[in-house]
Amino acid sequence: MPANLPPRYKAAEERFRAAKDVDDKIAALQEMLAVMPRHKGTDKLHAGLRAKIAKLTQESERKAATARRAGFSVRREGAGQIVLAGAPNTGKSQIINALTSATPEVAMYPYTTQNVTPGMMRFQDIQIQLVDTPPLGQRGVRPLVSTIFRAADIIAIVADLSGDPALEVEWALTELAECRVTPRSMPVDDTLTGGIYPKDMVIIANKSDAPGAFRNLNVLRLKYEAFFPIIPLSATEGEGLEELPSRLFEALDIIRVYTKAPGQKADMEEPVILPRHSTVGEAAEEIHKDFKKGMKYAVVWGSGKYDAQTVSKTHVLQDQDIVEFHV
Ligand SMILES: Nc1nc2c(ncn2[C@@H]2O[C@H](COP(=O)(O)OP(=O)(O)OP(=O)(O)O)[C@@H](O)[C@H]2O)c(=O)[nH]1
Ligand SMILES: [Mg+2]
Repeated sequence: MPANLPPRYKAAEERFRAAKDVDDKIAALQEMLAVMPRHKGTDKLHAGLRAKIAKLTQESERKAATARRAGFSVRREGAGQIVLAGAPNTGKSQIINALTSATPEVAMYPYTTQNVTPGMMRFQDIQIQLVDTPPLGQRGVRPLVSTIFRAADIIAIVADLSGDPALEVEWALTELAECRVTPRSMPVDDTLTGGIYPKDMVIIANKSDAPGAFRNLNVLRLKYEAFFPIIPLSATEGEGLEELPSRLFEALDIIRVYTKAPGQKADMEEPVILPRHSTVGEAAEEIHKDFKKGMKYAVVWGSGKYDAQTVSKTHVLQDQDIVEFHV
């Protein structure tokens, strides 16, 4: 029996035993694998864990295929994926209609949306994917929407300024916690067991045109401003709508970098998308795995104190920099 398994391994093993969901089991096994010491005595255990992960991954893929057939899976496209979530009738589908070419049904009555519809939203020279979902609180669709929420880059909670948006957000957070998805910006609810999926979240406060919206927005701000960006807008009247793409781009924490070959013009058509604070070395790696090794220096236009700045691999890039790699 391999000795010296750290407490984190034991904790992950406990979680594996308690987990009911395949993806949670995989996550627990992966943590066990990551924290276990590697030496001859643990070889068998290591191989055993990997085999278990492989088997469960197959099972998870089978489940995903079933979900796809039921219309509950989204292929990721664009620079980032933002999944809308919220109470019935808050205007999620209306927002997708207003900002993308997708046309999910909008109606005065609740529970209109019963499947998942992606659409592409333009922000300057890139596209960001928005995903419409059925309203929260329906047990029947929970296993399927859970998968979508867990895979999102960002969850945008849509609240309705004509009602009690603060209460609605509180309720939405409880429902998301049922999917074991929790906001990264709030303290972890330690009553949740079996693994959680921390997510960056924003609040879209819709129906800013409604009577009482201003007062309700203030209440919402008082309660949640410290934890989430709050974006007020009216999806039907258009008020504040033009700011949503840039606010969501900001929340995605990504930058656009344009590449340029020596002696040629920069490719301004298709920026490379990178996490904020990425370095020149990381940009090179993103473009081609072997590229980073061969790179000697780069020249950067845009963000530096002056243009055509010669920089090393560790130079941190800014949004919309142009980079020329030299090998
Ligand atoms: N006044 C006002 N009404 C809006 C706004 N956005 C949406 N609505 C109305 O709110 C109702 C619900 O809109 P939907 O987009 O269907 O809401 P939903 O959140 O997708 O609803 P479910 O699919 O049932 O969860 C419709 O009657 C819309 O016309 C808005 O900005 N202002
Ligand atoms: Mg809808």
